[in-house]
Amino acid sequence: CSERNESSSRFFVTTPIFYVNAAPHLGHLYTATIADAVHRYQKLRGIETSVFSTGTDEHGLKIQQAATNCSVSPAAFCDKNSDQFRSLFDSYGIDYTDFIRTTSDDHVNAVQHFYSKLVDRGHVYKGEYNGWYCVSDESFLTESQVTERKMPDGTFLKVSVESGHPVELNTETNYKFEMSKFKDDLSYWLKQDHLVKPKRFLKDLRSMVDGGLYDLSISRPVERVSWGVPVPGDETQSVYVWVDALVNYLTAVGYPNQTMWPPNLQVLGKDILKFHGIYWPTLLMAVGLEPPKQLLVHSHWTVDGTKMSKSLGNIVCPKQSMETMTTEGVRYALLRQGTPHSDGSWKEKESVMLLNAELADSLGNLVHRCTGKSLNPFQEFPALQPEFIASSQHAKELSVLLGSIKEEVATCYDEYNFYQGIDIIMRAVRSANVMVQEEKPWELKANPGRLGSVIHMALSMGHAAAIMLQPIVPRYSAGLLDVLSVHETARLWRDIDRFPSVSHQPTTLGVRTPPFRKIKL
Ligand code: ME8
Repeated sequence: CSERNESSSRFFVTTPIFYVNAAPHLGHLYTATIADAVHRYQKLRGIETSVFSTGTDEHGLKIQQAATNCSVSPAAFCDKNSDQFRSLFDSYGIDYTDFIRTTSDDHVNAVQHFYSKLVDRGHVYKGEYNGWYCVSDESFLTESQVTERKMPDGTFLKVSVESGHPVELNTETNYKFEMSKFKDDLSYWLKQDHLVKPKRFLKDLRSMVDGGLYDLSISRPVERVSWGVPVPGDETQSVYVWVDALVNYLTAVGYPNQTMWPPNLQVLGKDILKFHGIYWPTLLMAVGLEPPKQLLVHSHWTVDGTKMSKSLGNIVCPKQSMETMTTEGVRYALLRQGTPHSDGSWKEKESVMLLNAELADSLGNLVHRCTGKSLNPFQEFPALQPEFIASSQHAKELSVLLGSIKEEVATCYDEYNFYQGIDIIMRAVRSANVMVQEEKPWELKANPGRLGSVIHMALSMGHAAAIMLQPIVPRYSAGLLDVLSVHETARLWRDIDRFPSVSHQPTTLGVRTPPFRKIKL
């Protein structure tokens, strides 16, 4: 990681834009937290220009029906629910640079421009759609993507194979995009081994393409979907909501006068892989724009083994979780326990035990007691006696860890495996605690040189951990770095081994507040 050119360039990361048919849940927050951690990490590494876009998906039949069910206008409905996403993300410190609403004028202009480009380049024709439509997923489905589910009353319901949501049979006139023409280009794009993480989702995409590409309906009749972007030049049709939604990534960078393209990373859940890995790149190729550089696809949070979803009514509300676990606690639990490749089961009690053990007892306590008056009466960062390391096996091990941890954690974060990076950090922090226990600094009052060395080593690890945890728990880490009197301009990745430890001058430590209060179970 040290070879990486830290001060050059730019980074553009996106989350999906979320449907406003209901309040945000933990799954939405999870995606936003991953993207936020990526963005913060890039900034720590010295990226100068960055865009992190998120937002809300507000058009289409699903939203139109939800507004009607609440007897409010779609516009008022969207305003209220979009605000809930924005304020939730703000509470959790999701540091987006752009929050896109698909009902905004600049987005509507972008969609119409994009649609016209598809037409101008000869990739659109008028056709007849005769097939299945899933309103919940806003997805056109082929016969093989539909199955039957037996209902409790013995009848059979047609549902989407992938999502299990009900489908309906539709016959309508609409415009189609010649997606099938882009099969070879798409296969070529999908040849890149690092394009999609984790790799199993790349394999899924490759087999979808091998199964053949069809032409995609990209508009819906206005009498069916009136809440949408009008098709340029044909007021009887609205732009299909997935085309509308995907264009948000271009809106974020000022399309049609975009300054940054393509995105470096698009973060999404596995439920919307087809839209981002098949529809989106072919649409971009069709208008002559580059497809994204990389997709990070994550699995789902389940509750007792069932996917958390609005329609099933088993959602975890992140507003409530934040009351019991704090925002930093929820962020930590999500990124510490969530793995991109497999579903995770959300268990609040276990998460609280983890927070208490790691953020409060392990790291919090390490910094707290080594900066506290009883061990550190002058509240300083004491000098290290060079002979100390040679005299203690634990100090030796810790010193080796301090030398390698930055590279090891960077390797994990570079791959977006935050859970692995956090694990390395926490193991190192535990080693620091073991060293403190073994050295018994409370018995070293008569040997200030050794006492100072123990504290020096312990706080060096606390400092490294706090810097590296900034993408995960930014407020908690800031609290630790404040206690350690680390200047705001010295909190970058390259500063990990530039703690005052290199100087042998004692440094006065900052105001002490408990870094993380233990949560009662
Ligand atoms: O699909 N676990 O919006 P959406 C983890 N508007 N993540 C989850 C999750 C769970 N149980 N449930 C949802 C849409 N998510 C479209 C996207 S983008 C151009 C348009 C997350 O509100 C995950 O990121 O249904 C998933 O892909 C997304 O929310 C779906 O959000």
